[in-house]
Amino acid sequence: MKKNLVLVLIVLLTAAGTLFAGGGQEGSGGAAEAQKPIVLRLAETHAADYPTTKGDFYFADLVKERTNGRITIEVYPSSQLGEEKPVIEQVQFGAIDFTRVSISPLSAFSPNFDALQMPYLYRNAEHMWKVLKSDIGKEFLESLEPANFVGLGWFESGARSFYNSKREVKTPADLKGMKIRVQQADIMVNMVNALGAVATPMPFGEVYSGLQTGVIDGAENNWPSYYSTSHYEVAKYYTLDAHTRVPEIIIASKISMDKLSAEDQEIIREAAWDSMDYQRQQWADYVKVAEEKIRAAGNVITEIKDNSAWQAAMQPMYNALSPELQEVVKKIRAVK
Ligand code: GTR
Repeated sequence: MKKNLVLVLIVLLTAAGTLFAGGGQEGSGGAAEAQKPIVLRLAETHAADYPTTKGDFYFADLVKERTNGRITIEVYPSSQLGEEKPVIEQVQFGAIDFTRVSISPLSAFSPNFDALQMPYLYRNAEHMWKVLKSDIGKEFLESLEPANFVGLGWFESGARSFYNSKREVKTPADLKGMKIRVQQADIMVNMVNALGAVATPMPFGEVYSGLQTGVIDGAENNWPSYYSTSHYEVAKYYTLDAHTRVPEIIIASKISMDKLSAEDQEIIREAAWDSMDYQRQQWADYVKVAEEKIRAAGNVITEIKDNSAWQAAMQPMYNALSPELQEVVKKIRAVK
């Protein structure tokens, strides 16, 4: 009897031991898992002192702070991880965890983004930001999921205008026949062709030498990019037609995000959203510097007081949009 009791006790204790040990292992494994440092990578095309990159660093800092140093997002500026289009591809496959890009190259992966970057769509930056922060903007971020991205937030990119190395451009007709570099996106090719110029899609990093060697006659961009890339040194005619406002976006790889806990995903989403106002401030400061330097360099800056001829030339692009995207455009325009 006694012997049996001892045996039962031994069996019970062993079972309990295994259970506790197992549980303990699992528990400490789980805790260790939660404590395990996570390092993620973010690709950025601009240099470290550019406003979007500063926004990226701010985002990374917030994530680090809010996870007590557990999650590090390493920012790789200056296209170290590649040009925007191949980087987006790598984000899609989870080889790069995040990127900050213009929505133009992204529209090749999620064509509904065309509706967010149509020429002369927004009345001004304020209007654009109202849209981006509204449910419309949030729906756009969510719409990236089927393409395997997680849309996290928006950055400012001002208005894009044409510049070239040949002559002063005052009207769309002056652009006729010029080879104009565009981002690698159909919408930008169509826009430049609609103006009677010859659209030449190419990666951002090739534009400077393209201008210098005459492979292209011009390109289009905002003050900060025209300045930071030194394009203003090789293409001195800048026409302020402000044809597009193209939002910048921070996206994550859905594959990378799915590996994180729900809490970590939430921290990342909030940190990106909380970086937007900081980036806008950086943008405003840098625009002033860029404009000042370019004017001081003696570039020919052509103001466009009445842009109706430019708008008219690009109007057919609206008619070419799908009925669904035309509806989205209507909703965007209705935002007051
Ligand atoms: C800049 C934008 C970049 C890149 C570039 C381009 O304004 O910030 O992300 O898209 O334009 O023209 O390729």
